[in-house]
Amino acid sequence: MDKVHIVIAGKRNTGKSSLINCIIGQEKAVVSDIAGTTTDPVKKSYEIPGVASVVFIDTAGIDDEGTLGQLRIGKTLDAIRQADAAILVISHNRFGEEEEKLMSEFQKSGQPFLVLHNQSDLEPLAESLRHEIKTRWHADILPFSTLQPERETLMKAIAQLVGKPKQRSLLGDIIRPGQLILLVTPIDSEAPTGRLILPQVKMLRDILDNHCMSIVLQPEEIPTFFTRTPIRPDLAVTDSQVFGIVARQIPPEIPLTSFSIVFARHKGNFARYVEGTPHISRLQDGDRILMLESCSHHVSCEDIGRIKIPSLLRKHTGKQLEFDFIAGLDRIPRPFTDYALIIQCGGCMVTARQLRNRLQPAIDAGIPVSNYGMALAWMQGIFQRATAPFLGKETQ
Ligand SMILES: Nc1nc2c(ncn2[C@@H]2O[C@H](COP(=O)(O)OP(=O)(O)O)[C@@H](O)[C@H]2O)c(=O)[nH]1
Ligand SMILES: [Mg+2]
Repeated sequence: MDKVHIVIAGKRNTGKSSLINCIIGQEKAVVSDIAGTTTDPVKKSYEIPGVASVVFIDTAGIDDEGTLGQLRIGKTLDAIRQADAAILVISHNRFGEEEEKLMSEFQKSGQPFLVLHNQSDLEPLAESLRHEIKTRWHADILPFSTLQPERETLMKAIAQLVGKPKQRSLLGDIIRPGQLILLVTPIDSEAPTGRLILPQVKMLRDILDNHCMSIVLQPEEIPTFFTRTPIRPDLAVTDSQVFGIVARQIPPEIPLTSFSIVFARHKGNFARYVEGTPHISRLQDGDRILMLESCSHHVSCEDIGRIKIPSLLRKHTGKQLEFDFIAGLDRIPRPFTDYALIIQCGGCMVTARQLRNRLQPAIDAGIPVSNYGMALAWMQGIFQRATAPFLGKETQ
């Protein structure tokens, strides 16, 4: 299950870092009475038993000053946009322009949020402010003090904020209990030693959750599987890199898709990818393509995104293409409109919200978007087959 990211925002010195320390019970975030102690967003994981796995993100004050302060505010705003929920920390009944800006930011992105009046031991929450927040923002405000914490009330409020996140199944709407799923996972030089990669493990778990059965094999064993057993799988899922070879070996009546397409649908903006991917065949000389990697430490993704897809695209289109590569959540240097196409990685290390928010400005600007798996499928001529199992269901 994805972790729920909760951003803690507010003015300097309201006690944001103290609040995180109070929740997790250790001195992870640096606390001080010098305004501006927290600079870059700091993340801390915490398990709320029976509720969710949470990552708290401590941010710099939204009222930070100076040139560096402006940069920090920028990072805080980025952290807010990428979070699933937010806690706005205020104190001394101060609720002004900055807080209003944050509240409208939360509301704009549809984030659930909680307002916390901290340092209530120094100055209790005024009834008039509670009333204003209720009537103007339809939000509750919780009085709190990290010095005399009522932890139970706080955790209850956080649990409510997070809710019990619904866990969507990867394959749930295309498989039925009792079905047999064939998973093709090459063990090549890119495979990690002694284990499977996360998407494969997640898929196996999903198949078990759906009371289906799976057979896992490498591409080389496909012919043996079909000659040695009479079994006809109900669905086959393959690593997208070997899609071409696998597609030829698996009988056409067996629905076939790829891990990355399943995850694109689970996490990314599948409908837009389906629309955007065919644009590959309309690329022109001089077109610029943005390769968006969501993390900066996955060697095999890096290889696919930086080497394989660009060279395949050049070969497939026969055009002179320019590529920009952006890793992690780095800023995109050019305006989106400079790009003829944007190709996003599978996003296995980021949340669905992070992935969607990252691409939304490009979609708004009308730029075609695709992802690694869908682009590979297109160039291998198996796009239709790989997306067919999901067509008519893509608006999940
Ligand atoms: N009296 C009182 N002081 C607090 C409380 N929470 C934090 N502080 C103090 O307020 C100062 C700023 O806290 P900090 O967590 O660094 O604030 P941040 O800038 O919002 O991260 C520190 O000196 C804290 O010890 C509280 O509930 N009551
Ligand atoms: Mg701080």
